[in-house]
Amino acid sequence: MGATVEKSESNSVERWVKSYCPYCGVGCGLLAGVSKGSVTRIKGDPDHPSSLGDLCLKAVYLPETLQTSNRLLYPQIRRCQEGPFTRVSWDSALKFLAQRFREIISQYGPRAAAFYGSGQLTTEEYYVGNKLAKGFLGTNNFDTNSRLCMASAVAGYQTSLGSDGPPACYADIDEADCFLLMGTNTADCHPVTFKRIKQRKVIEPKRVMIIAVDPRRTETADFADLHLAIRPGTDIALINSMLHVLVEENLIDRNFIERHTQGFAGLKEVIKKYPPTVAEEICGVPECLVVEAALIFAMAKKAMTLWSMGINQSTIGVAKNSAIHNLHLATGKIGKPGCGPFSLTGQPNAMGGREVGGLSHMLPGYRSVTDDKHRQHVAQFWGVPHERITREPGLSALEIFEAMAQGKVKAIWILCTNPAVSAPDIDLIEKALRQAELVVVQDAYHPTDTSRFAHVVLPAAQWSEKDGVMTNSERRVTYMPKIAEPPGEALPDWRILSLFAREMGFGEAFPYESAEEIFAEYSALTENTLCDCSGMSYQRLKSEGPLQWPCSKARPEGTVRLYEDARFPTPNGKAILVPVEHAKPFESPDEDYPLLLTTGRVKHHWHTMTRTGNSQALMKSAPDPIVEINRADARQFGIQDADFVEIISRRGKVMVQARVTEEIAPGACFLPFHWGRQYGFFKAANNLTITARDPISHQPELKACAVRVRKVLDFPVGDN
Ligand SMILES: Nc1nc2c(c(=O)[nH]1)N[C@H]1C(S)=C(S)[C@@H](COP(=O)(O)OP(=O)(O)OC[C@H]3O[C@@H](n4cnc5c(=O)[nH]c(N)nc54)[C@H](O)[C@@H]3O)O[C@H]1N2
Ligand SMILES: Nc1nc2c(c(=O)[nH]1)N[C@H]1C(S)=C(S)[C@@H](COP(=O)(O)OP(=O)(O)OC[C@H]3O[C@@H](n4cnc5c(=O)[nH]c(N)nc54)[C@H](O)[C@@H]3O)O[C@H]1N2
Ligand code: SF4
Ligand SMILES: [Mo]
Repeated sequence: MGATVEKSESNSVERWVKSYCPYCGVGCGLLAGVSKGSVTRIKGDPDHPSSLGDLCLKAVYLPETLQTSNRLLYPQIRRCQEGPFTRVSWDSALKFLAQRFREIISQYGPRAAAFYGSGQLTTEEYYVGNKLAKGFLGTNNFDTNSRLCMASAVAGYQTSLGSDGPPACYADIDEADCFLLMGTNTADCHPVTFKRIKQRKVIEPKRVMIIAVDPRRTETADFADLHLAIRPGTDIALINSMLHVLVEENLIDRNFIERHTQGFAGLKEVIKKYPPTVAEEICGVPECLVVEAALIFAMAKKAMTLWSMGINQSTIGVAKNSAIHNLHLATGKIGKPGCGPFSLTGQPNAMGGREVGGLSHMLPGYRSVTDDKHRQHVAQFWGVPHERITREPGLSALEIFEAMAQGKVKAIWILCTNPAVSAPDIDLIEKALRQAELVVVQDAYHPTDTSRFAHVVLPAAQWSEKDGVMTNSERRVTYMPKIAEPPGEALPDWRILSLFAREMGFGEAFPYESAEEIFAEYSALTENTLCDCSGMSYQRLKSEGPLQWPCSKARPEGTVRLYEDARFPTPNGKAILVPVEHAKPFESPDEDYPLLLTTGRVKHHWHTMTRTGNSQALMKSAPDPIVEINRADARQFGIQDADFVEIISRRGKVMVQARVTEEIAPGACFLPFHWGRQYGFFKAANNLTITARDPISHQPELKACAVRVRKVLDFPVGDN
């Protein structure tokens, strides 16, 4: 991909500027070294409370990814998806878009328009897009890639605790005695959090126990005291069985259950069905290890569960989240130092997106479009009649693409995400993009797999070229300053959306000339909600540093941990123990497709590689996708280490090299999803995956689909 255009000629840094890492949800504080107007070096910010000066290699190599030859510099339009793009002025582009949106909305209704955003937008950008769609265009079809990522965690918190919002924080890591890491490859995907866990273990090696639950022996699992190499998709059986053991051994906190929860009787009935022998059968983990995990968790004075996509990306993702909450509620390990369920957010501002109501059923301040009072409050705040915000939830991410493929959604505006690589079943996504009347792609780079389908491409300023705030996994909001000028005519996403809103005739409600004004408006709207940011301001964030919500005027210092009073945001203040049952993934292995494929990440790439693909060092560390397959399965299918293999699912095919290993559970195989079809049609993991999804969260099952694997036949060497 594009080479670096402007390389720093020397390492001489003129100034260091405090900022925030634009990659993962750990949310490290960075110091960006600037020379000649460009960011040329990165180091950790020792003052940032979430990372304490630490950072990982992706951040170190950020400078190489910023000013590259494949940056999108100007707005461009084309008549049809095959023709050449023509450069146009911002004014013409926005006028054209306003006209097309007006036509489409008047002809087909507002629900024929959709926006698909991302947890990598700043809070201000997310807020403006959401306000525009839901409050002014009259479509709740504003959804985001968080649907592929955190939607099950959101719904899990809502179901069990009464509201979204991770209760714990990083400081809890320094006190916990037990870490249950479920479906998270923390070492690769949240490296700085993992280092903190490791440090905790090193300080008190006998006391601190780490349990990793993952079908693969990842670097995370390798460091753990106990690795449960679970069959993909079976986590509920494991947790229910752990609870079964704890009830039998009387290791639950009856006092906490009685006073602060409801639903224990129902939960008890269900967990009765999961003695460790049943867990062994379902999860493929020896019964004694299930008991051991349960005892380690319960005997620890303080325990945390950390989880990520191995839990959320599932057709029973919400139930899996509830199972984790059950474990903490039944043992009273929540709302106390060193304790708590703690979902690790993926993207740098996946949390902010949730706070501004970025999902298609939500409104700012953890409000819901289905709640009359919430709709009325937000409509009044925005100065629109309350009927303008529709009561019916908008389409979720995959529903948008399905409706587009069926010709129901006509216009889509994609910003800061690359679904032609990252969404399941790329054939469906490409068909949807081909069927649409209008595809707008607002990205920092071009071409991307998605911008290849655009009618209009809009150049976005990216990290360091604009200011704004982001919230990390521990509810901490950090201000990121503008450090460099955006290349060409690229503009911040919030400005592009505001200019478009003005073209649509909503100028009065979108008068913004700075991100600060937007933050002031948004934070006022969060007043008296759980994610209250009304006590924050740019001035405070700049002078005092990052703050953790809830942070109101009455509580300006912010909040380290939620639910310390054990009162939950449910009608009676009690958390809910939700009885949940194991269910198989949507696709189970069979004769034709005997293996279960799980997909995920490698340490040195970020998602669809539009950025890390520009770093030579990072590319070298992982130039191509590799499938991991268990030795016993490899033997059965005649595959040897380093062979090229075809992986075939009901949807498509991938061709990659195989790593034959004991480090993945038999019956499972693993493929990273970073490579899109631009890198080679058959390298894209999402050629294989399914759109089956959780009925509540609508999050797709990216962690399980049935495949078969065959060796690509050698051709006779030297035979010409
Ligand atoms: N290097 C790097 N870091 C990243 C990202 C990146 O692209 N690259 N992306 C960021 C984002 S947006 C996210 S969401 C996070 C994701 O962070 P993680 O969720 O940690 O990453 P994944 O590799 O998707 O999946 C985690 C693990 O789940 C396991 N798994 C699969 N199925 C199951 C199951 O049924 N049960 C259990 N218990 N485990 C299972 C997989 O084997 C894998 O090791 O990472 C963030 N950090
Ligand atoms: N098979 C499989 N698929 C998965 C997953 C999996 O585990 N397995 N994980 C899923 C998850 S958890 C996630 S979060 C998604 C991530 O998937 P995507 O969101 O599609 O991945 P990114 O590459 O981060 O896409 C961000 C896009 O925004 C652009 N960009 C960067 N900065 C800016 C900016 O400031 N403004 C604008 N407008 N654009 C910008 C980048 O160039 C890039 O094109 O992938 C999902 N897909
Ligand atoms: S751990 Fe995450 S937030 Fe921290 S430097 Fe690495 S990618 Fe950035
Ligand atoms: Mo994610």
